[in-house]
Amino acid sequence: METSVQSNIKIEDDRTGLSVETLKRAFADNLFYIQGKYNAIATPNDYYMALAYTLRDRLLQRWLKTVKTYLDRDVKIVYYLSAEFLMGRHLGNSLINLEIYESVRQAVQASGLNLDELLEQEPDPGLGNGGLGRLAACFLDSLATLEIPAIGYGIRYEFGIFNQSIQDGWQVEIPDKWLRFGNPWEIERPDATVEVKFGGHTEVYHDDKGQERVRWIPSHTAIGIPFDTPVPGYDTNTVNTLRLWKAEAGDDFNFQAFNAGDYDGAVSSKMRSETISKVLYPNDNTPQGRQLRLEQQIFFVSCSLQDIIRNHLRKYKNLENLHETAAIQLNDTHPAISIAEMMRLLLDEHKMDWDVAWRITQRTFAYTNHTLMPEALERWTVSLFSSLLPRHLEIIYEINNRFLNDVKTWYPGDDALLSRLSLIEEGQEKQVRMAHLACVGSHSVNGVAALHTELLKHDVLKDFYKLWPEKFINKTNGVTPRRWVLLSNPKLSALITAKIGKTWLTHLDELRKLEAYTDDPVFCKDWHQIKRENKAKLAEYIQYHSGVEINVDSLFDIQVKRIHEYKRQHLAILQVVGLYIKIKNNPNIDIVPRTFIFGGKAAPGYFMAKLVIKLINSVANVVNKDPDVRNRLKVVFLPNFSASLGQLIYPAADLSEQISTAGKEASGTGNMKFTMNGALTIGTLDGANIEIREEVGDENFFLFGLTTPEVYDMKAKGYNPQHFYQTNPELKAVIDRISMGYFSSGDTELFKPLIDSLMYHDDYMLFADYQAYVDCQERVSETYRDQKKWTKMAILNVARSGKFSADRTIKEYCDEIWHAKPVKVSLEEYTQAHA
Ligand code: B1N
Repeated sequence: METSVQSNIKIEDDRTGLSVETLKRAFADNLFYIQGKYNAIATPNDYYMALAYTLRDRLLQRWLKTVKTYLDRDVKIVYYLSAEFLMGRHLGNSLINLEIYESVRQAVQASGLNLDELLEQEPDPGLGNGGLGRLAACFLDSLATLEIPAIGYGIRYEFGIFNQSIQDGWQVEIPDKWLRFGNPWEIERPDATVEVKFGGHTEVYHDDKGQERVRWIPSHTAIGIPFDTPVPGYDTNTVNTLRLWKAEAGDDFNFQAFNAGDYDGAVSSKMRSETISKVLYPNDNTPQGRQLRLEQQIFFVSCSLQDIIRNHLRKYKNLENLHETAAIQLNDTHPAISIAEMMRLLLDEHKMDWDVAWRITQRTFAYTNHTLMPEALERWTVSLFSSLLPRHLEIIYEINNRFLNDVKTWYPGDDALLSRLSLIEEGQEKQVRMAHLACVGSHSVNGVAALHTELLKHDVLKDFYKLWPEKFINKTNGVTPRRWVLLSNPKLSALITAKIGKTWLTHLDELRKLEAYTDDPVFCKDWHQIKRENKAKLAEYIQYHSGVEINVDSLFDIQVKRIHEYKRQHLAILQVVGLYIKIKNNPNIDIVPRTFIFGGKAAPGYFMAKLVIKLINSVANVVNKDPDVRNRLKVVFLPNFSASLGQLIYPAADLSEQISTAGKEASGTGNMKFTMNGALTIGTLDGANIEIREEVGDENFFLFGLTTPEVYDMKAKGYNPQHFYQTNPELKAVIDRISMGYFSSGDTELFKPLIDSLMYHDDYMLFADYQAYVDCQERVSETYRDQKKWTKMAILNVARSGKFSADRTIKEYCDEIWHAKPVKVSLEEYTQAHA
């Protein structure tokens, strides 16, 4: 299993050796010399740390060789700029990608410990909110696996996404102190610190050639300190870098004030700088128009671009070929200020002329859009810009002038077009439109699923599409099968490998070979048994954490994702109430037992989403206790959904809920994880669901609901939710039951905001889709009664999920956007040089 990597290593020393004996000795050594503990006083965390260092040692040799290879050779490097990286736990992933899971398990066991328990000690690094941050992490895994030179750049938040606890049915947020016990996966690089400027004003001056130039005199500065984390590929020597920036006070940290005795003033300016990387904004799909957020963006962008330029100038004499050595991807508009910052660096610091600088910038950057939600498109007021980033505002105005002049020559006299395209939105308060800046400054603009890209082209960004149709391209998202199948679902992975070999892990299309076994009774029985074991494991977790006992043979119907009205968790809960009413009306009704499992965080300031959580828990409270239900229906809200909880949940699902209003979910990636783990999907024609259905076949997918054109149409004609309430007695009964306080001990006020919003607005058209959803769930239940048929459908879902590997996505980005090629990292040379 480990041969290809292992055979390259000639020295079996304690820092690189991979035999069980060596691993065991290294583990004990690290406990003693790094943790400073011996067995009798070591805590589980000490053991975890010792094991993490054992793994890090084994990564370092490959990591440094990878860095050296990129430095020594002419390679194009992909730089992925993202405000979020939801990496998930590192230890398990390193074991998987180095293919030493089994040897390490034995070494740990020989030391009298249990590997699973040590893995659980690792805090889940939650430096992201949801799909966007997790996509960045999957992409880094695929980039390393495909041996593409790449660096991820982001922010080292001291506090990641909050921990969610549920009290009295409500979400309560608890700070995420993930760095409390230290982070063994990162290496601080104080030697590579950079400076970032803020505020102040600009001045015109003439350089030695007599040319007019601009100087920015900032009012204060911060410094960025890089922290590097290794990103190992699977079954390769490539270990790329995730470089995250921590903010500290700049040199201008007020010595004078300090000396003059103004301690408070000095300390408060120091705190202000350190605040920049303090905490992740906990919003998903909604921007927070706060100054600190823009400070975070310019901070990590400026640090990263300066780092990229420094890297480049180590090898080349000037920056004119930057676009040949660097491809910079903007993960949404969060790093879009990059366009202005790169121009500033090239013009002001590297004395380039505008036209040359602009050409290089455009050829270097590419932009990914992740959402169509109009309220999620980032805008910053011009007044904030002029006080925080005066030089960037000047540059943006200049970009805009030149751009709009071009448009005027292409489409003379179309003033409406000009104002729609402008980087500046006029109005009460002038605002900078970050998506426009990203479009103008990039050579490529992509959406994250086929439907989403079409909607970008013909709706949200249609004016830009008219100017530059060739810039627009689709890149359907994907997820890494290493974390999401091999690590999460070891039993299913072993069954698959036993049948078709292990190449599926890097060529996921090979799963197609499983189609040959859908009628093999032994294979199907094993498959079904594994799903049952995975469900039992989740049931045990639920029993332990929520005290709810669930029936392992019930249908596990799961919806885990951020809580958002457009994702329609409340549609699922309305349907649960509908089912409950049916049981109450006829307690002997023959229904397929189901367990509805929900999980996900609500943005702390998003009242309606928090109320949805309260509703789910309130319904759970009544339904789970009602003797009439006789355990045929259970509702569970699992607190604190995270990457690591996902690893437990996806393998245990029978049914995956992907029920967003058509046209609202850009792609979704949880949908792909469920499919790869053998869950069937109930879903709308939205995001990547459409492509999943195309792949697995419509007979293996439970489809319901309005299509995007139908949604637009119905809205245009004046959608009236009350019509559905009045004409559908079942829906009416559901709404009335909630309104009358049945789930809130008679309190008729509690859920009123939610009910009113449905009755009078229903922006996401739950009522319009309600009956179709209920009918579709009925088809799900009927299908589940035939377990053989269900298992066959599940196998076909997995067999046809190959398209959704992030390897496929990354290959497309490399070929069509970045023009980046694999670079082999050889360990041989290194060990010789080293010896
Ligand atoms: O990005 C994912 C997609 O699969 C999801 O459909 C999409 O909703 C998600 C502002 C966002 N879009 N926008 C965000 C996150 C944080 C923030 O502050 C917006 N997340 C998505 C990956 O493509």
